[in-house]
Amino acid sequence: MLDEIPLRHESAPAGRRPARAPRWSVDDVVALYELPFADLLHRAQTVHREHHRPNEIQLSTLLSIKTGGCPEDCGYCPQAQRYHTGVESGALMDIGAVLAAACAAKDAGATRFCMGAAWRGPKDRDLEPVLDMIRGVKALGLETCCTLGMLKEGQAEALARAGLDYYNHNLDTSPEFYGEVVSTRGYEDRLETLDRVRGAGMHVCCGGIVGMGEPRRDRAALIAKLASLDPPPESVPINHLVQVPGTPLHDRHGGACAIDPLEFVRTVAAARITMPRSRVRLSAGRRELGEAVQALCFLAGANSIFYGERLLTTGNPDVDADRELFAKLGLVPA
Ligand code: SAM
Ligand code: DTB
Ligand code: SF4
Repeated sequence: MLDEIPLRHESAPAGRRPARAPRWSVDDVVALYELPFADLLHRAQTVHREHHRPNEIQLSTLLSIKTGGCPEDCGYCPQAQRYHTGVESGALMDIGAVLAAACAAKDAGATRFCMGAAWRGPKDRDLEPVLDMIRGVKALGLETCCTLGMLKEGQAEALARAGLDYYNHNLDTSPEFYGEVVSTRGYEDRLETLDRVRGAGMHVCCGGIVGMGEPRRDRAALIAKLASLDPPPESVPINHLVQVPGTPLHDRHGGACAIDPLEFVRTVAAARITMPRSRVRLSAGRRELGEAVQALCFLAGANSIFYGERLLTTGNPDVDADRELFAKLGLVPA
């Protein structure tokens, strides 16, 4: 079975990037999922070791610079105004508080600071203060990332000029399943913003969420879509759905939609194999996954995490717990 699925990335001469990213069909990725677990992990680990330092982990810290009150209807999101999740709508944070949080993240060992806003997209007047935040965070010597929703013409260029290194904009799921989860925008809108980000010369951070009730084929289709972006995203966050009371995806069918943890690990492995050079980030849901499943995700090729007590509105393992985990596994921050 293993021999039937080509190790496509290996066709490129060592050290040289192929002219075009290798393409993965949905069926190719489904075939990866269907491998025996040990074969899949061995393959992911082999690819991982060819392209990355195997025990190195990159740490990104998140800050919600504008929380709640979002007009969109993303079924997973606690920040959508229309769901009663207890998340209050706040104003855009003051730059001083943002820079204090960035300093603390740097002191704790993060190398990238990611600022998230609960917007459908930024208005031009919203963007100005965010540009100042980017300049300030960059001046601290951190890599910068923003996730602000859909970008209009000119906005990606303004972010790039301010020094933004990465823009996070997730495809979230397959094109086919997307409409089950979000109705206020379409897949094409997401792809358009990703094009703008690329066009402005920034690095792309783009991934998705697993465990929203999607069939395996849709997980595979998400991975195939991400891998077929040309070039593939430099950073690929794989989120495990954090089920938040009040959102439509909370406790669906009495929890029957919750995903098997090993299926989550398979998704990480499929991302690693199909996007060999990308950083695959084990993202939301780490607290719920526990240490053993996280260790399997690192074995499957995850080499980045969100680091710090909070994601945007929900919890994340605390820094001390993560440091203990790194020590147990021999992981070294990048
Ligand atoms: N509003 C912007 C947008 O949607 O692009 C940026 C912020 S949004 C919260 C960033 C990403 O967080 C979403 O695309 C989704 O992948 C992830 N996310 C949101 N709620 C989540 C949840 N409950 N569990 C896992 N990931 C979640
Ligand atoms: C991403 O893929 N995951 C992060 C980040 N990019 C912005 C967000 C996770 C949010 C989890 C739910 C919350 O804390 O509100
Ligand atoms: Fe708004 Fe982003 Fe949440 Fe969707 S994911 S409701 S766009 S904050």
